[in-house]
Amino acid sequence: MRILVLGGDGYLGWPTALHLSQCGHEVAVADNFVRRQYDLELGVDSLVPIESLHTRVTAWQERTGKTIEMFIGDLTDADFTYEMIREFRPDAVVHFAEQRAAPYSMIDRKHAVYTQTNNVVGTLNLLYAIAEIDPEIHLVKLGTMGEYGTPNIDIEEGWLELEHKGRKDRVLYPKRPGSFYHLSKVHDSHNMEFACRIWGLRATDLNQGVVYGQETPETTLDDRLATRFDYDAVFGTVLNRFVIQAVLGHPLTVYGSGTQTRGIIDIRDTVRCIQLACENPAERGEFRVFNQMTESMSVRDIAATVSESFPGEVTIDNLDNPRVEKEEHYYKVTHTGLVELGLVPHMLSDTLITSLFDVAKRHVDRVREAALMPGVNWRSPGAERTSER
Ligand code: NAD
Ligand code: USQ
Repeated sequence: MRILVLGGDGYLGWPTALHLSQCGHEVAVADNFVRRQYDLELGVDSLVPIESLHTRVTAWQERTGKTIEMFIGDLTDADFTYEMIREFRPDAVVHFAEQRAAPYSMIDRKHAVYTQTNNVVGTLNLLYAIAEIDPEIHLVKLGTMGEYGTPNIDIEEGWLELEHKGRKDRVLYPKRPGSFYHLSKVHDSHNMEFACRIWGLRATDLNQGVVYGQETPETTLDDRLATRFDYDAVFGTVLNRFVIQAVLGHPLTVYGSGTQTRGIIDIRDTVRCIQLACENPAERGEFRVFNQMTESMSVRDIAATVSESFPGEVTIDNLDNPRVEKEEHYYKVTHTGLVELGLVPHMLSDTLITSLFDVAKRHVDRVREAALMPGVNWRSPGAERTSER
């Protein structure tokens, strides 16, 4: 298949592009490098050094003989998006290219507006480009488990069978997300469902849980193929942060009681799920949703797992929760769709955590400790406003 990976320079986009290429697909990547720009803005950097996209693509060709085409541009620029789809003519487009950090979207008005504009307009341009150029193209879009929030009923895969006053219907599952970032994904899901219903497009929305891990079989072929590994309080995700904090001897930063529960997934399963979704496309007119997570864990249990696997002393700090989120709640998620397509999940095992400790140890001198503590507070709009607003 011809597969275009949008956001192909990012944490997940790059390993996914390599995996799809390794599986024999014809792959192109697109990116505007804004993720590297956020690092400059926040004064942080990936813990693991990463090469430029050009060097990465060259290294992949040297190692495997396989080529990956590059498109450099911004999805919110409709001309760029249309041109790219016309030129590459993909069978499937995998869309990772959004601002993805909840704390970043909650810094102030400017960052909330940027996040929603970037994410919603980019996806809308893409939907129009697919509809006008070739509606057969299958859109595989990264959504998030956080779209659902923490409802007091089971979370289904995107849709809910509803009975109301004696009548039945199948409706989009009600959403109650916890940040302007997570909300942008809800807006995208609605726009995609509409495009499938009105224009007959085919789309798969992958509501992914929190990803952990840094290595895949393809990224470890060469140091130049490494993907990023974020530890800071804005872009670092919880398990990855706890691993780095353990290595540094810094207390693990559990927000609140830590009883809040999330769906999680190993990065090696992320790339496999995308492959399965691409190779088994949705039908024309179908808005298909999978919950892309493999197990649920409370933040407290994630901290305990990291602490028990670390060969040294680890302390846990329960910080005042900077976010507004339920800490005591029901959480039961249906996630059978991808398993039915063939996913054999990696569960959080000591083996993976141990290898992550090694990755963190190798680069520990690159950590800026000041970036570890959370600075963005959900309760104070604008507290972190930048001077150029
Ligand atoms: P990332 O920030 O590392 O990668 C996203 C890439 O998209 C970056 O390289 C960025 O430069 C690019 N990009 C952003 N806006 C763009 C635009 N307008 N035009 C072109 N390129 C643009 O993020 P990631 O962790 O790899 O996440 C990828 C996707 O998966 C996101 O949509 C995210 O919401 C979703 N997701 C991530 C996680 C996780 O734990 N990392 C979990 C669930 C869902
Ligand atoms: N948390 C801590 N301590 C920390 C960091 C986080 O206790 O140091 C807690 C948070 O309060 C939250 C949970 O851990 O309850 C998850 O936080 P996170 O920062 O790991 O994840 P989140 O903000 O939800 O966002 C990440 C990705 C995002 C993706 C989402 C999947 O950045 O792109 O959409 O995970 S999900 O959570 O399923 O919506």
